[in-house]
Amino acid sequence: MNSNVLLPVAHSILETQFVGDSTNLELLPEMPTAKILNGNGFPYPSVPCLLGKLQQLLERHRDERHVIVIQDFPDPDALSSSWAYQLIAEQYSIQCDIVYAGTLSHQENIALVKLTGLPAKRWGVQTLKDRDLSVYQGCVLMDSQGNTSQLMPLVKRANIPILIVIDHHGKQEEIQAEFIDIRPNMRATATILTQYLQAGILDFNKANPIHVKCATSLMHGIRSDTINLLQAQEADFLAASYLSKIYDPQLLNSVLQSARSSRVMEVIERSLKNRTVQNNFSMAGVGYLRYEDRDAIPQSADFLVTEENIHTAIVYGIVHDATNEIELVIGSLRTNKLTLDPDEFLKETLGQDSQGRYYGGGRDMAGGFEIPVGFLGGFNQQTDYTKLKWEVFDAQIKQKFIRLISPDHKLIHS
Ligand SMILES: [Mn+2]
Repeated sequence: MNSNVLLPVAHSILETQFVGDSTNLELLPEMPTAKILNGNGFPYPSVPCLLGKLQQLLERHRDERHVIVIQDFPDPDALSSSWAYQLIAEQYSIQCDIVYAGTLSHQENIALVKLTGLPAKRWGVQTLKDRDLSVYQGCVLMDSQGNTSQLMPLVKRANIPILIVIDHHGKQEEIQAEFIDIRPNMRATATILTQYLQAGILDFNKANPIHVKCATSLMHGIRSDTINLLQAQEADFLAASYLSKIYDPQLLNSVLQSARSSRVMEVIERSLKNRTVQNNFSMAGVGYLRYEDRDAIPQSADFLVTEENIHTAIVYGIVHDATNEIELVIGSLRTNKLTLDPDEFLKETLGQDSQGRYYGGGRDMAGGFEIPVGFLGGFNQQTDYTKLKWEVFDAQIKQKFIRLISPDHKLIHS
């Protein structure tokens, strides 16, 4: 499970829709890719027309340098998709830098980047103001629509045009780009990129060691966005089947076997010690955490939900982001209860802020929330004060959840 589930993500089950401009259609007949696609039984008739458009775009931007912006807490789906895209663009002498402004906080993500040599770069928040973005002629958004990265205000200020958006999250705000492939019914962006590869946009093959590593990370991307394929749909299985001929299973195994850091173990220990169990819910506040360790929260929830007679676990803590001088209560929910909708549950429990934004949301079996500590935030030298602040938040969150967890409440269908 990855930190991206902290974002309220709504997966719709609508028919496939390509949120692009209408010029897609006129490109259909004479697309060069249409030929490549013929005969390989590719099940997605809309992909050739998209690829034709993408190839034209890449041709127009030949020899440029682009920045691929991914979320602050990159997950395997975003990382692997960006890598695949980078390899595709390379054919047009387009140099792409994959950058993120936060941290790789899940041990599996760290292992993925290290073991496959995945070319993502971290731009620390402190160094952002000194970055020269004028070297880039374009920006590519992968597995997001720009609202999960602290880099986007910089990209906007530097007047770098957004060229491409490829994503599977529900459409956020209106976005302008030369090429848009947003498919909210897809489970993973890695599946979309694999479809591109399978359609022949790149000679992706087992003889190339970089391709083998990229295929391995795409496989990991698909797995991790589909809960180890449990939530996978036909498109994901087809993509995985294609990748199975190229990827390195041993390498993937090494990524999956990556060990938890001792700090994550400590947070799990705290969650175990502090948990309250009521009506098959397990709930734990873990106190203060460093920004880099925030992924320990979903990992603790993953662990607590494995206890006997527990169907849902909620873990939360106050995360201190020292660089931005802000504090946030961050929480994760994991459930095995089919009738519990995490999105509905978190929205109902925590409500929304003064601007109507919900504090939390979710998707199948997982959800997350973020509540700004606001005026009470920031460092205070008095340990009594810090302790008191935690107790207030802890008590407030607990009582909100307990109100809903009580057996007579309508949301818990038993
Ligand atoms: Mn994704």
